[in-house]
Amino acid sequence: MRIYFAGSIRGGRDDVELYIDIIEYLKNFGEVLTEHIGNQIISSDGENNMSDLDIHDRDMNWLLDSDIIIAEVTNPSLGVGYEIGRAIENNKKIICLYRKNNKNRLSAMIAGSEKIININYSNLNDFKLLIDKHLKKT
Ligand code: 6IA
Repeated sequence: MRIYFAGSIRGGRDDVELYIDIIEYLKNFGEVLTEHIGNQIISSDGENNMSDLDIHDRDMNWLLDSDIIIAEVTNPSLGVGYEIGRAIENNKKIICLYRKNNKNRLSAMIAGSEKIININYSNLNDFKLLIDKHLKKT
């Protein structure tokens, strides 16, 4: 199974350590195409030598090539929202992971979409139990 993991980059990198743990666990189920989301060197204002056009086109190719999109949506990100919309448009299976918190409520466009499997979880162990249940069905 090819997994496209999505997580905030320019939207803010507060959850990067959690992304690393999630990506590591998802590797038990297949190939994670977007391991760089867990790259601690990529900061929200970081520079690299790819243009935005190249990043967009490379990521869209990976997204279209993947079997499932798994997005951590607790930290709001325009890019992640865009990827989820494109994934819906292309009939991909989509799981969104959200941790309840006092800062931001999950967008109604994600929480209210019938095309998305929304998983609320509280910590890494919780995530592992819930994702096991969902991915074993696929
Ligand atoms: O709006 P955001 O930057 O938070 O969007 C994050 C989402 O868009 C992620 O799920 C990625 O798949 C994709 N994305 C956005 N920026 C990059 C990127 N930038 N590299 C790879 N995927 C990206 C390189 C570092 C940049 C800060 C110069």
